[in-house]
Amino acid sequence: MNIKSATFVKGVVGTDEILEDGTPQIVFVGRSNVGKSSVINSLANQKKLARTSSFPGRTQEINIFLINKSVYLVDLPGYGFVKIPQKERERIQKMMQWYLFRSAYKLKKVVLIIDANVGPSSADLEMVRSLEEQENNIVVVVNKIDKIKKSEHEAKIQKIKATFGDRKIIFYSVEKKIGVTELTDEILK
Ligand SMILES: Nc1nc2c(ncn2[C@@H]2O[C@H](COP(=O)(O)OP(=O)(O)OP(=O)(O)O)[C@@H](O)[C@H]2O)c(=O)[nH]1
Ligand SMILES: [Mg+2]
Repeated sequence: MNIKSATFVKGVVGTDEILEDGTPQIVFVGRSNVGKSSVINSLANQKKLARTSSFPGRTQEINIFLINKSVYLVDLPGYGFVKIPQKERERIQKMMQWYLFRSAYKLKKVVLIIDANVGPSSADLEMVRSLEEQENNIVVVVNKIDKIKKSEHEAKIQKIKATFGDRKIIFYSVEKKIGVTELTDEILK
């Protein structure tokens, strides 16, 4: 199946009825700057659907996109090294906790994105644990594989595979368009 249409629906900063309207949601989580917004753009085959930036902390709302008129892709702010004021950071953290762990509806699928070069962080592993406690289905996307040095390729990939065990892992590059079909199939199935 393909993504034939993708539109921005809205950005929300907290509770909103749109999050509970029954439309299946595929949520993109991960540290700041791993490429969550870029991956959404690559899936939709658009350059500016979701705003991206080399500055960590670009996404500060829950941004909702509708694909194929039937599924929401949900772009979340990143966790980790966010260079924004403390107060803002606390607001975002609260909103994420609410959205991921306390809001009423069931999530459909979570795409956890990590940076291939950096590898999984302790915050990523904590996120996996918390999400799986709630029986969310996680797909791990290892983005920016274009940036791994050839000499380090095998060791880094083996380490990531060992960390995530038998969870679904997709090696990805927005830059080189690697993994796009595989991830599209995974989220639309
Ligand atoms: N080389 C390379 N760069 C990438 C890739 N994907 C994203 N980037 C770059 O990484 C930076 C961050 O991308 P974003 O999509 O804004 O990251 P994000 O995870 O949404 O970041 P926050 O919204 O701050 O949490 C941008 O400069 C992108 O161009 C990739 O596959 N390869
Ligand atoms: Mg973003």
